[in-house]
This record gives sequence, C-alpha cells and structure tokens, in this order.
Amino acid sequence: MLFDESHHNLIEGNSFSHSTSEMGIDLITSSDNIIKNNICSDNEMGGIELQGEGANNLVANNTIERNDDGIYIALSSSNIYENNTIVDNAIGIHVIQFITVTTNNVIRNNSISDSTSFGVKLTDGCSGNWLYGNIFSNNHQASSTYSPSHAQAYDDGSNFWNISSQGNRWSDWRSPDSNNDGVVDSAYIIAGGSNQDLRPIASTGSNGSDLPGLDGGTIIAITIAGVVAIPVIGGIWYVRRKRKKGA
Ligand SMILES: [Ca+2]
Repeated sequence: MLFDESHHNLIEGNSFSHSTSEMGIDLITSSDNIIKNNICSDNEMGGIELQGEGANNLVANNTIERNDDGIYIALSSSNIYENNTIVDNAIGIHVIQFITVTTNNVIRNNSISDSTSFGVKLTDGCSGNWLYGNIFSNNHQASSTYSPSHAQAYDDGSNFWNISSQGNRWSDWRSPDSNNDGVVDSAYIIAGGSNQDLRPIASTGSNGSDLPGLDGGTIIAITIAGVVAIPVIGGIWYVRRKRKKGA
C-alpha cells in the first residue's frame, strides 16, 4: 500500500502480506499519519517504510514479521515508533540518511527479536534519534552472553540509546546489577561507532523486568493529563472572570 504526499490518514487494522514487489506500507513524503494495529508479514521489500521528508507520523502496535527490513526509515524525521512487535526480519528497524538528516525519531517500547542481522541499524551518520524501552531478543545470532561480533544493534552516527530513567532490555546483557537498582552495572556497547546504552535494563530490580520511572504509558498519561488540564484550568479562569464581571 503506497501513500505519496498523503497526510492525515488513519491506517488501522489491515493485513499487508506476501508482496514480492512492494513494502507492506510505504509512506513517501507524507506527514501526520497514524499507522496502528496492522499486520505486515512476509513482504520481500520490507514491512513498513517511511521515506522522503515526512514527519509527525505515529507507527504503533503493529505486528511486523518475516520481511526484509521490518521498518525502514529514510529522511523522515520526528516520528514515533512504539509498541510494535518486530520478529524474524532481516533487520528489525533500519534507519538511513541521505541528502538531509534523519533525526528526532523516537523508537520506544518495541519488541524486536530474532532478526537475522541487527535488531536496529542506524547508518550513514544519522543522528539525534531516541531509542529506549525496547526489548531486544536474540537478534544477530546473539547468545545469552554479549559478544561484539553478535551485538544486537548498530549505529555509526550519534543517537541516544537511553533516557535518564531507562535504556533498553538486551537478552545478552541482563546482569550484573550489584546495587539492585534495575540497571546493569555497565553499559551495552552498540556496534559501528561509539554509542552505548548507559541504562540497560537488568533482570533484577523491583519486579525483575522494568525500571521504576517513566515508561511510555506514563508519558502518554501525563500528556493526556496536560491536554485535559489546560482546557479545564482555562474554563475555570473563564468562569471566574465572567462571574467577577457579572458581580
Ligand atoms: Ca545496577
């Protein structure tokens, strides 16, 4: 399914599978779209592609299996990719840069597993993208112990692999956590450059899985609370002002 210079669409609940000539979903120079709850599987060209100078797209809760690149991002900036299940692709999420920058994308809370190559690969020096809260499992033939030749992610630019509260969960980097704060005591080394996840999520900690602090749900809740609070506060101010005027 191809969208070219197409904006403000909701693409929801579809299955795009078994194409030999197209991406499952292909957005070119398209902005302000929502792509959610779709299944993109067994597409030889890739699962979901965002390319060209599009922005502000949300790609969420999709199942992306057995494609070439699960998600392919080129040029498109300031998009959010979250809560997707990305399994058994050649590369889970592939971010490249040409002509201008591919930046300020947020890739969070996705489950990325069993990619033949890297779970996430950022190339050509693209920088300023954020990756946190993702679960990386068994990509790039990683075993339960980290090996540089089987690192699960690659980044030759300068991107952010953690926020202050959390990084990502890596199946080959779950311990040690000697102070039991839920963070592995040393950084996860990303292949391809000098990037590190400074807050890798440990197998220990309060609930053995997630760190305390902000997760995607909390951020969304705060955002929604903010959106609701502003009109409510505005409404109170208006009513008070009106009362004063009438009094
Ligand atoms: Ca620790």
